[in-house]
Amino acid sequence: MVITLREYLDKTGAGEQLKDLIVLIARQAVPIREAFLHNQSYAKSFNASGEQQAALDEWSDRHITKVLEASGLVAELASEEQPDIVRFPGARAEYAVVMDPLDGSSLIQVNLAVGTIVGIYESGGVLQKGENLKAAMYMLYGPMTVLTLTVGEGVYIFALNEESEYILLSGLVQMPEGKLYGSGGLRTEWTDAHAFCIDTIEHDGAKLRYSGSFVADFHQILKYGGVYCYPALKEKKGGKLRLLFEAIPIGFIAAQAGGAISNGAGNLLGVQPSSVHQRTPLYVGSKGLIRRMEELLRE
Ligand code: AHM
Ligand code: MG
Repeated sequence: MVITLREYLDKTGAGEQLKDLIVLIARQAVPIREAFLHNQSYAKSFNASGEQQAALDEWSDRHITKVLEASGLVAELASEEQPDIVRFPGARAEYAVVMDPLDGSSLIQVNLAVGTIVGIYESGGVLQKGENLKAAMYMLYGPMTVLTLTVGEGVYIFALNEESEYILLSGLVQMPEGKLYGSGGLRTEWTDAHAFCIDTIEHDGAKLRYSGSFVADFHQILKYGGVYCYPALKEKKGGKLRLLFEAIPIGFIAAQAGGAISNGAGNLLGVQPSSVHQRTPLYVGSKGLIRRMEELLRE
């Protein structure tokens, strides 16, 4: 039996406005995919993290921001591509959204899978612990467009069909213990602790898979098990990835699938963000492996 995204949501405890917001955001995969063709280059601008924006980063950011404002459902938005928190004082609901409008943007020009990452808080603004999220989702633009979603009742994966409707692919996804791993940062930049950790798991049979798109790399860890890491580097203690836009939503999905996310010392979903573009080291994947890596990092 075919189950659509809306039909799935109607069976959950999510409120009407949250369901509307999720469906609205998920639907933006269609125009974003269409925009790939005409937004293949780099833009002249740099984001708050000092990275050169791709034209599609800018396009997706502007597009989703406009849609969220027009929805009247979102009071506050933090985007990887905007320097400050954006407030919509006219909104009739209190939702706060954190997003990376186009993650993995260095891969746009080589046509590898990239995605849109979103986290939704019910109220209280965007600077909150990940454990407070009401929902998290990502759309992955691969050979298929796939939506991975949690409203705090497990993780469900949908695929966009030819009528631009999301159809349930797999339900109550459980992340297995697995042996894939990928780590960001140059080996020469890794700390001794992280290098020891990677040596150890490689010795135990871990197999390297790393594309340069967090959302795509995480998706295979979700299905096959293992760990994705972007560690603290010798010269960059916070690593590269952002707590709000990347770590928190993906970590919430991982935890809902029975996996875990750590900053190397403990559960990253318990960390209170202090600024919008704050970076964090991260280890996300199968629960047993994450606990093992925390132990190895302590040794
Ligand atoms: P982006 O949001 O600008 O695309 O940057 C984040 C990306 C992640 O998707 C990916 O895991 C990481 O940066 C790759 O970094 P590196 O090129 O250092 O391996
Ligand atoms: Mg990103």
